[in-house]
Amino acid sequence: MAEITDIQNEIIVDEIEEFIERADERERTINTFAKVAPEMQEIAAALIDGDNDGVDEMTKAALESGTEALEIMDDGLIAGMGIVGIKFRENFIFVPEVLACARAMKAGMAYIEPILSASGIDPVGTVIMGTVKGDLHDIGKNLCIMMLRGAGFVVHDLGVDTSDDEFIEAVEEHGAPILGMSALLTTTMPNMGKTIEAFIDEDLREDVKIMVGGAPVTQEFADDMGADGYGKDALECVALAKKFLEEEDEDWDEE
Ligand code: B12
Repeated sequence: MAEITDIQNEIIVDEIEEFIERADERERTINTFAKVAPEMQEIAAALIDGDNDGVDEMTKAALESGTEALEIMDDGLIAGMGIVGIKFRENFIFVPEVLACARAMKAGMAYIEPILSASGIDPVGTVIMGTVKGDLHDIGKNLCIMMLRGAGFVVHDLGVDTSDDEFIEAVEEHGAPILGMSALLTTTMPNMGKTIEAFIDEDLREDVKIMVGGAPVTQEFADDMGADGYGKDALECVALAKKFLEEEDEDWDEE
């Protein structure tokens, strides 16, 4: 088990000591940052501070010095957002501060997106992605989209606050075999189930594989509402989409 003294960045150490009270979260956060390169800790610290210029410059510099885009995303940006999430939940910070952190995350992602999205391989399949009705969180969905594009998928992004009708229209318009829905609020999670019901009502459920994700979503919840798959992160999102395509190919072979 790592110790807090294994973390070089003083800002990160102070953040953990001051704001992370739950023992399990403290241990997990220390373990995460102890493994992270000092430059990534600096990016995380700037994100936590809502310093989008800092994140912008450091992300650019890290890429120029040869750091992998995925490492910056996981060890810098997502790790930093983990601390922001805990501070928000415990009311140490509020919406304006979180918005500043989200802006800083986007400043870093602006460099990472073209790299992760540039697969250079032939399109493998089409995916529709959106955040469900009533929900404005899009950072996780956007990371999934980036990774899907990087894996060769054509992704149509419906953005946030997406209604059943918008999901249905997009699937029909693009003939997409895969739909991904994201929700970050316990109050909007049921809208995933409502959208699945809407596909059933329109007699379209058999035409599309539906995957769901977002921090509060679980495998159990996904099963209960009749989704075809649940992914805990962007890598699992890509793995699911690939699995769906393989299943579709097998179905074709059987026919
Ligand atoms: C950033 C943030 C905001 C920003 C959003 C900015 C943006 N453009 O997205 C702002 C400030 C706008 C915001 C607003 C609100 N928020 Co907010 N927010 C967060 C925060 C801190 C981080 C979310 C995030 O981006 N995480 C980082 C990404 C990378 O993770 P992720 O989204 O989980 O995505 C990953 C996986 O889940 C998965 N995934 C995601 N989608 C999908 C889809 C598929 C198909 C698959 C397979 C996988 C997958 O892959 C992603 C990448 O690995 C969370 C805290 C948290 N711990 O989640 C609270 C949190 C989600 N918010 C919360 C709340 C309460 C709100 C507000 C109601 C606050 C208010 N009083 O106004 C509003 C609601 C606005 C609305 N109607 O949506 C609560 C929700 C509590 C609950 N039980 O529902 C949380 C959990 C904070 C808390 N603990 O209190 N928020």
